[in-house]
Amino acid sequence: MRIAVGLGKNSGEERLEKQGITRRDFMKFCTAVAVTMGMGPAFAGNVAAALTGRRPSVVYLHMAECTGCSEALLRTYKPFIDALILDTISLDYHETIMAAAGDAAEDALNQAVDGPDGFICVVEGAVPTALNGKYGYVAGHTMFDICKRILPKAKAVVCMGTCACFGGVQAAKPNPTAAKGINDCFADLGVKAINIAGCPPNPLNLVGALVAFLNGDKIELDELGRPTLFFGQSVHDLCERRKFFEEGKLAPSFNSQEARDGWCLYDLGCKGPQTYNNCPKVLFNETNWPVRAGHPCIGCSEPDFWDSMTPFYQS
Ligand code: FSX
Ligand code: SF4
Ligand code: F3S
Repeated sequence: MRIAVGLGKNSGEERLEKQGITRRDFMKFCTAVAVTMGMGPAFAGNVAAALTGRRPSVVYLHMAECTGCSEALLRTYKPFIDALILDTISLDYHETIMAAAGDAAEDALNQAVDGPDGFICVVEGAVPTALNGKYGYVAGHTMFDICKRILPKAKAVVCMGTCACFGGVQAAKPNPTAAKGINDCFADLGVKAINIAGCPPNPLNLVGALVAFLNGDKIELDELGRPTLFFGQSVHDLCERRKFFEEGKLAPSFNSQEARDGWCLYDLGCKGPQTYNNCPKVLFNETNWPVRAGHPCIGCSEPDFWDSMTPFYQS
């Protein structure tokens, strides 16, 4: 799909039709977002209104990461979700997928940042801080300086993924680049990012947070800056294998009939009890989540999980 930069703004419904998105599919998507936000299906109309109203400009910055967060956003099972998200939120700058390059890309960034209506900044990846930020450059500027220039100007900053939230894999010991999450780096500049944690995070949590922001709703955050709407319960509390845990039915190996029959994966290393995320409820691609697929939770929405949750597997 080709992404146009700085598309003209017209009516939401028309835009969706042009992308080949039927109203029925759109409302189905809005219902999924409403349910992710803990609302009933009736809230889908509010989601639709937020997404098809006046589009805020969104600047999506890449720091040090694997781009899995963008992949999660773009590779969802519905053919339209990429078009829907990218078009409805008016993505004016995204280094991985934008058609513009070089000076044109820089101009698009500056236009979005200096536009009269303001912008929302989504950040993916951690910020290398060692050696004055010299471990990470984009277009001749250190990642640290790019964030320092842009983030304080944003109407809202949203961290997409555990790397931007807490440092993630870049910050794993011995962390030679002194990589850090956004709030750790820029709180003293007044930046208070909303953390959509997960490696990768669920895109519905990003869209849900944007909808809440566009609706002017107060977004309650936990002490780690994550919306309690999505991160208020542990994976363990929501897990469908929980009844087996309570009965002491713990699968003895990955390749066992017990594991296939849905027994709990705790003895195989599952970190669901220490991890806060809504994957069991929301699912990825509305299809599945790690534990249902037979893989223990590795704690990917928690700070320092590469250090504190390892070994990921036990047998
Ligand atoms: Fe990767 Fe995003 Fe993990 Fe990090 O995801 S899926 S390493 S959270 O910043 O690209
Ligand atoms: Fe908890 Fe993991 Fe067992 Fe699910 S599989 S009940 S999250 S320990
Ligand atoms: Fe991550 Fe655990 Fe969910 S590893 S995707 S928080 S099941």
